[in-house]
Amino acid sequence: MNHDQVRASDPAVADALEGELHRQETTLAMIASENHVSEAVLDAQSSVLTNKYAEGYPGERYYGGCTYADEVETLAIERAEELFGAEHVNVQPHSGTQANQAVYFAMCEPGDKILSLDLTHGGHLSHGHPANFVGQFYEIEQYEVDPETGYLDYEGMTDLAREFDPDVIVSGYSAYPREVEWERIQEVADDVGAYHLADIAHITGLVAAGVHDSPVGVADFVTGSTHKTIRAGRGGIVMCDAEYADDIDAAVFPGGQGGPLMHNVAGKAVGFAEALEPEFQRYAEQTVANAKALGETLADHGLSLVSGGTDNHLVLVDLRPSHPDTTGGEAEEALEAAGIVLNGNTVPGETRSAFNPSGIRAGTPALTTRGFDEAEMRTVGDCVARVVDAPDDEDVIAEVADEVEALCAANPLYE
Ligand code: DSN
Repeated sequence: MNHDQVRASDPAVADALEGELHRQETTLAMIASENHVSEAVLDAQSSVLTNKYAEGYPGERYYGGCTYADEVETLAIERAEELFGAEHVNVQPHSGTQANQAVYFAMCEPGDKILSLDLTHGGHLSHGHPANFVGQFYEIEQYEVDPETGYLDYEGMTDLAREFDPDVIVSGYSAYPREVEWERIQEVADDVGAYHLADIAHITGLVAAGVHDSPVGVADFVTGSTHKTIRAGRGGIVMCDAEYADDIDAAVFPGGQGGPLMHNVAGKAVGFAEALEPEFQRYAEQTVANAKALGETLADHGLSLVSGGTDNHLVLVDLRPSHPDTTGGEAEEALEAAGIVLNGNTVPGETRSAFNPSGIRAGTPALTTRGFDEAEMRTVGDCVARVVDAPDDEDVIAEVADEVEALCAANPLYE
């Protein structure tokens, strides 16, 4: 892979692109929301479809010349419908947040009530944080995880729902390591007459592969992103029953977006086809097995995992019990110096702040794409724990950096 065309016209940007490729090849991408797409997806995303305006939907565009845009978007829709068993899929949202925005815009009036998980307990900005438009346009109440177990507090959610009487209940999370009981949340939504939006942004690939229960056919609306546990390039999707199709389509365009990013829609089509292959199910199973191996190793080193472990692709470590004087930000910085890239993260019962949180979140989607197995994940877990134990020790960081280099060389990216 090279950027010869860019280099010929713009060396400064070529330097940055090549620097980023080198960074991805030589470090461990453990941000739970990141992955490495195939060269086929990269090729589709850098295609001439970036030149094309295609406002509207296949067969109903506001511009001429949409023959191939229609073909690509129809393929993406059909493949997504097959992958998720959804009656209707809109593949145009630019991201998971835009997908959520479309559902709120379709089903809510300003001032309507949304019940969602608190950000520090694993929720997402677009579920109602005051800094996000959702927190400003709608009335928000938030449920939490059980402080003892770290699992969702379904009973607390039920009580809150009866008291608050929401118009929408949001499930699906950004830093929650356990299976979600979609039916149980749907029962709460039915009980109080609310719509149920299941945001599977983090676990889209696990759901597609059948290694995590699917909310499709259970929740009224399911939103996802296409670049985390599924490798279809950056973007979002909305899924719903046929009865809501027109409302959702109108809320994506013209409600919230203009022209679709057709090159990204092409990437989604290619990535969805890859996810329909049997190999993708093996990949998703390995992603979960790797997360369990990582979590067990960190726990063996005395680190405290929120909920005690994981059922999915991520682990959330609360540093306070084992390392009360180390913040998530300090751990993140020391780990990056050793070539391990993850993020400091808030944890349930957070006593610091989002800028200086008490935890770290680590995921396995990208390393699994590179071919890492459980044995290698145990080595990675050992490396993470050693750096967290001694974030200021340059010798430890240098030793771990050497191990990271060897792991990367054994699992090359974009050969
Ligand atoms: N920023 C993503 C994450 O890391 O979870 C979610 O949007």
